[in-house]
Formats: sequence, structure tokens, C-alpha cells
Amino acid sequence: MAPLKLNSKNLSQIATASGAPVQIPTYPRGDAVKEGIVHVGVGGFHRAHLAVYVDQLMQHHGVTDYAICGVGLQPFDAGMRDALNSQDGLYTVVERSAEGSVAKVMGGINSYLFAPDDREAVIAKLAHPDTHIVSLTITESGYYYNENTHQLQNEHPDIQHDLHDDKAPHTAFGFLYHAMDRRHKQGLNPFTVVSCDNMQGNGSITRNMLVSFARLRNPELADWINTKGHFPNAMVDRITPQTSPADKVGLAKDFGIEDSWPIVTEPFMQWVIEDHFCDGRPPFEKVGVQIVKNVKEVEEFEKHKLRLLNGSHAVIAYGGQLSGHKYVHQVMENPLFRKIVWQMMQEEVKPTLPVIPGVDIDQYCRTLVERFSNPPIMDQLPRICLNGTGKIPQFIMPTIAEAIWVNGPFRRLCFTAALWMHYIHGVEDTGATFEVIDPMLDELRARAKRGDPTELLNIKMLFGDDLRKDKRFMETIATALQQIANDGVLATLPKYID
Ligand code: CS2
Repeated sequence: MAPLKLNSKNLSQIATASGAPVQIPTYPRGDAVKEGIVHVGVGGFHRAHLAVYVDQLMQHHGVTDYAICGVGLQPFDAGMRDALNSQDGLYTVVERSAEGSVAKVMGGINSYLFAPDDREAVIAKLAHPDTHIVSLTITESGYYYNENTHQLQNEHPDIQHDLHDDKAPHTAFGFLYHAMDRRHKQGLNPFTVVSCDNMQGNGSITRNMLVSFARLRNPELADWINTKGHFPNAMVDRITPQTSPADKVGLAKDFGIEDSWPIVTEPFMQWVIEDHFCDGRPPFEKVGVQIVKNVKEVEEFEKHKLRLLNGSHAVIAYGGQLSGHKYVHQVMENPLFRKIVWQMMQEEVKPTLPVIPGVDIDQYCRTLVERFSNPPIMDQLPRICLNGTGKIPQFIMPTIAEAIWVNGPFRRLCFTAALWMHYIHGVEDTGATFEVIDPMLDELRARAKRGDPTELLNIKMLFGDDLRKDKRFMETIATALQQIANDGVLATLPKYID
């Protein structure tokens, strides 16, 4: 039988059309529900994470006032607009594990607004009294955060544009600012802003950047946002590869669904978030979200995840790409990479991590190795390599700084940072070239020298003075970079394994 196009009309048929059962939303949607969450930056991760939790709240707990309105700010979001609008907001999540695949149609995204088409509609939606939470996946670079000074990048052309233009904001902060202004004037509460991006202290960074932005335009509003607004910190986790053409073909063949943008992901998912919401929240804890009262505890979960998972991903992705691999699980099949991942986690990262009652770090590391080795999800290395300037300063450098303070080892972490510095040239060890995507690529390329990290480390916005001034660090990273440039990744790897 021909696959069925995914939309509301075909839903019940889709549930049983193929031999394999498919979970479908059986809850009210459309005008029958309220959109209490507006999510900015709907991509694969959001649709596999927050939107799944919301789907479960609607499906199993009768929640009707926290459906999601998705928002795209960038011209490249047009593809997501078209995919979701042509399917009544529905899409499929395929959870793939060694045991097989399970398909679930998700209905938590109730509508979608594309800002380049209608910026006013987005501001009005954010300011609407039914909007209680505004969540963000805008990537690290969307926060305009200076890693060195911890301040907003005031001089950035996007920020300058939004500081002086009232009609057509470009950045998330421009939109949030106008919406907060309207809510303030209408006597409403601020909405809670929930960052779902991978940054240590993502909520605090969001608060500080938005309040700094607002202060440059309207200090009174900045004070209101700062005192009344809530920005919970959160640790988010689910490995979500980019959707490939083969994923669509597989979905049609195995489950009889024609979906223009499905998601294939791992079964694992985790969200640990501070219980700080200023305008209400759904009962997230009912669907497995870890809602935590204690700010410190969230910080600790974030540290574990960013340093162990995302830090390991960096060595796998930059090392794997340079040595000609395509997917994470392929890299993990190489015993040298498996060992460096394990030894970096155990010997260099673990000593910098706090003990969290109830969390066994060794077990967490073993689970990560299994998740990375999970062959069927086909996690692409370029996805993880993308935008390294937002990742290395978050996932690797703070661990090195702390390893130095505790007088622990850090040469594998330096090797990882050096891999990224070498990766910037876009040339594999074999001489084959690949595309490098980074918002700072021109500056990186102008500064990157084969075998010499100094000029790159002098980018003040990315790297702290503490590291630049540390002689042992500078020597270790320079040695690693020279070895990679001279001998290639695979020949250098054994030098970093005991
Ligand atoms: C990856 C993350 O892009 C990256 O750097 O490490 O997207 C990773 O897959 C997620 O954080 C997993 O939760």
C-alpha cells in the first residue's frame, strides 16, 4: 500500500496502516487548546525533546493550555514552516535502538509562525496573555555572549540593528524585548524564558543578555524584566541527528507514513530544570522531567552533561572528521578513539565534577559510550562539528581551566581543542577537503596557523586570559597542534592514550 501523507485527516488510518503500530495524538488540537508555550528555533532537537514532553502531557495528562506555537526567526526556517504547515504541525519521531524502531506521531506543535513573513504576528504572540513560557533553541551564537567578559556583544551588527530598529527585529532578544515591553504596558507578568541550549548556566546567560539588551533601550523595562522575570537554568539531553533522505524512505517503508521532515533519535532523553517559573507551568514532572528546587543541583547536572557528553562529542567529531569518518558510531568502532573518549572522561573530566547524590559518574560514562556506539541512529559528524566557536569555549576550555586549578591532567582536553583548531582549515589528513560552518569562520581562518594556536587563543571574546597566561597550557596545546599538523590525527592519537 502507498504510504499515507501525514496530516490530521489521515491520522487514525496512520495508526494502523502498516503492520507496525504507530502512536498517534488522540488529544484535542487546533482551536480546542491554548498555546501556552512559544518556542523560538524549532529544529530537530526541539521536536525530539521539549515538544515530546508536551505531547506526553497532552496525551496522558489532559493538559490543554500548554500546546506549542513554533517560531522561526531565520530565513532558513522556511523549510520547517513549509513542512509543519503542510502536515497540520504533525511530525513523526522514530526512536531507534539496537532492539528496533518505534514510531510516534507528535502533535504538541499546534501552529507555526515564520518571523520573516510577519514579525508583528510573532511579537503579538509572545505578548499574548495565554503565552506563559517562551523557550529557545537558538544555538550558542544566538545569545551574543562574550565568553571572556560574560557581557552582551553590544557591538555586534545584529545587536546594533535591533537596538536601533523598532519595526523589524532580527535577534531573539529584539523580539523578546518588544514582547516584554507590551506585557509590561498591559500589566501582565513577564513570560518565563526557558533556554534549551547547551550552555553552562543557560538561564542565567539568557537573563543577563536580555536584561543588558533592554537596559540599552529602556532601563525601567530592564529592571522590570530583571526583578519579575524568571529564567530557569536547565540541562537538556537527547542525541538528535539531522534527518537524512534515507530516514524518510525508511519511515514510508516500515510504518507507511509520508512525512516531509521526520526525526530519528535515540530512546534516551533527559531534562533537568530549576523550578522557577513566573507565569505558571504545566506539570512537567508527570512526564519524567526532573524539576529541581536547588539552583546548585541544576548547575551540577549541567556540568556533568556538557563536560562528559558534549566534551566527548568534540573529540569524536573533530578527530573523526579529520580522519575521514562520517558518523559517531564509526569513530567509536576504532579502539583508539574509544580509549581516548574513555580516558578523557575518567582521568581528566571526572576530577573536575561535583558528586551528585544518586548519580554514579562511572555508570553515566558507560552509558555515554553505549549511546555514542548506538549504530542505527547514524549521528553525522558535521552536525557536531558545526559552530565550534560556540562549543569549544563551553565544553572543553572550562574543564581545562578547572583541571589546572585542581592540578589534574588535561593533555587529552588540549588535544581535543587542537583538533578543532586544525579542523578550521577544512582539510582531512588525506588532503580531501570538507566544508566548515561557523559564524566566525573568516576571523578563524585569518588567525589559524598550522601548528600554532597562539593567534586563535588571542580571540578575547572566546578564550579567557587565565588560559592564555598559563604557560603549561600554552605549551601542551601547541605541542598537540604541531603533532596533528605534522603526523595526522591517527598517528598522533596513541600519544594521548595510556
Ligand atoms: C552535540 C549535541 O552539537 C553538539 O555539539 O554534542 O548536539 C548533542 O548531541 C546534544 O547536546 C545531546 O543532548
